[in-house]
This record gives sequence, C-alpha cells and structure tokens, in this order.
Amino acid sequence: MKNPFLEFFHVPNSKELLDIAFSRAMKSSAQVSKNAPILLKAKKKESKRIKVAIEELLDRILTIIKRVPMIDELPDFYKELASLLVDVDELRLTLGKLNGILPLLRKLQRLFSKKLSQIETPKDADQIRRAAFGRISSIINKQNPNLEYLNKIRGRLKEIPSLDYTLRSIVVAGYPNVGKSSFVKQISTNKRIEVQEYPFTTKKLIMGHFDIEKRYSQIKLQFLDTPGILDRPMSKRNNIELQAILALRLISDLIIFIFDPTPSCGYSIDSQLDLYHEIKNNFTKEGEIEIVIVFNKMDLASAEEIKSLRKMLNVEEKDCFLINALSGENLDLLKELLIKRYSSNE
Ligand SMILES: Nc1nc2c(ncn2[C@@H]2O[C@H](COP(=O)(O)OP(=O)(O)OP(=O)(O)O)[C@@H](O)[C@H]2O)c(=O)[nH]1
Ligand SMILES: [Mg+2]
Repeated sequence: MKNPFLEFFHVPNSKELLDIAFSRAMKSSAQVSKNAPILLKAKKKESKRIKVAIEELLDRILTIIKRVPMIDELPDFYKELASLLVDVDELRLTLGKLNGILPLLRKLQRLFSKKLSQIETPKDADQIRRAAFGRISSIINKQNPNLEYLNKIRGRLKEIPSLDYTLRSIVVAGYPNVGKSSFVKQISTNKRIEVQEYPFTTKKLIMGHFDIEKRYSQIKLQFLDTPGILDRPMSKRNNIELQAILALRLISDLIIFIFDPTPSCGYSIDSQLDLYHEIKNNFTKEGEIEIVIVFNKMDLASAEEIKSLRKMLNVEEKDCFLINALSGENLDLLKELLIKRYSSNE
C-alpha cells in the first residue's frame, strides 16, 4: 500500500488562498444584458465577484480537509507511525477549526447579497464588495497558523515509506552509529541513505529494496533502515527510537541486529547486548521471527573483540555474520542466507 499521505498535497497559506480567490473573482463576469440599468449591472457584477471568491475558498478548503487521510482508519503501521510523527489530536482540532469557517463564509455570502440588493447607487456596490473581501480576508487570515501547521506536518507524513504488504520486510536494528544505514545502503537499491560518523543520523524509517533474481521469477524484499535505539525503558524512549520499535513490532518478517564490536560507535558492548536481548525477547514472537546477528566494522574489530562478543552471545562462528558495511566485504554470505530463505517460497 502506497503511503496514504502522498495525496496530502501542499497546503497553501492564507495569502496564497486569498490571492487565488480574489483574482478569480475579479476576472469573473456576470451575465447581464447590455441594456440593463447601470445600478443592476453593478449589483450583478459585485455579487458575482463575492460569490466566486467565496466558492473558490470553500472548494479549496474542503479539498485541503479531504486530502488528509482519516488516521484512525489506516492500517496499524501507518496509523501508529503517523501518531508518532504528529499529534493526532492537534491535527483533528486543526481540521475542525478549518471546517468551522465554511459556514461562516456561506453566511457572509448571504449577508452581502442582501446588502447589495438594498443599495441605491452603483458606487455602493463597489464599496460592499470591498467590505466583503475585507471580512473574507480576516476570516482566512485567522486560519493561517492552522494552514501552516498542516503544511508542516505534511512534510513529515509524506516521508513515511510506502510499504508493500505483499513483500517480506527485513528490519535492520541496533544501537546508534553501528552501521545500520551503511548496511542497508550497501545491500539494497536505495543509495541515497545518509551515513554519518555521529549517532542519531537516521531519524525516520527508510526503505530499500533487495531483488533476488531467479531463473523464472524475481523475489523482492524490503529492507527497513531504522533509527538507533538505546537500551532504556520503553517509556523513556523518544519518538524517533519508537519508530524503530514500531517497525520491529508490526512489520518485521526477519530482524537483522547489527553489533559494533569495536568502541567506534561510542556505546558499550553491554548496552548493545541488553538491547539485543530485549528485541529477541519481545519482537521475535517467541522464535517465529528469526533474528540474524551481524557484527559490523570487521575492518576495525580485533580478533579478541569478535571472539569475546561471540562468547557473550553464546553463538558459534557460523551463526553470526562478520561484515564490513562500507566495502560490502562478506555481504555475500548474508545475501546467500536471504536467497536460500526466501527462494524456497516458505
Ligand atoms: N570502518 C568502518 N566504518 C563503518 C562501517 N560501517 C559503518 N561505518 C561508519 O560508522 C559510522 C556510522 O554509520 P551509519 O551507517 O550512519 O550508522 P547507523 O547505525 O545508521 O547510525 P544512526 O543512524 O545514527 O543510528 C559512519 O561513520 C560509517 O562510515 C564499517 O564496516 N567499517
Ligand atoms: Mg542510520
């Protein structure tokens, strides 16, 4: 399913909305016979302008509201992720406020039509239209913070990856700075993933694909690069870490847990081990979901560091993959495992 927020297009601010509405209004022309009295012509012209301006605004505001998906009705992954990225109550309130001005605009149209019907000179028509535009501007300008808020959250929501529910998802997790993004960038088709030497570089879920070519078919896997997670109580984790937890909880078919056996990531082995055990105990559905152990930064890691980490994990050499995510060294072994696992159509 495509990210449901992709249809949530740019939201114009109040000035943009008013500019469009008023310029349409001023270009409009009323249907009135050439021989009609000047007063009637003036009434019709200005009445049409007010009508066009208000209808344009009603239409545009309704479109803005309609393009925001109903978060409660989305599949869990999108619903929960959206709730981490934006305050859903504030969003609801903002949409409510925007919706609330629609009857006010309709009322203004009725009010000014009535005023126009009562005028006595053509000059009055122009003045009434100006007054109407003034009232309209004031209503719309008051909504500017709401319009800007919608545009701001749109920026965050449109970056949610589009998850294909027919494909298997491999979630890559671990401590910050261990090389998760380097790994996903190396193994998947997504070469635009940001890698930096400091922790907390990745702040959102990022998707990359991996294709297994078979003689008669092709198997596609989706890799999810996640933000680093610290070993701390769930209630202390921030919304960035919680996105990684959400991916582990809701969409993983396989978890790749990356360790940095060296001190280069800036975090201790003990903390990384604690996180590993937490994930293994809580997100593998009692062994239903496999967790693959990867030791990254093999170019930096000493034999002693590797041996000691294996011992602490109580795993054999064959049960963990020693790789260099930057050069791609040894990645073939891991790819083979994926090919074997996913080409048997299990
Ligand atoms: N020497 C070496 N450096 C690596 C390797 N893999 C990653 N790095 C470096 O480790 C640093 C962190 O890499 P990232 O891929 O951004 O790590 P991350 O786990 O995604 O980090 P966050 O997004 O901050 O959690 C970068 O400076 C990488 O160049 C490796 O195999 N060997
Ligand atoms: Mg990263």
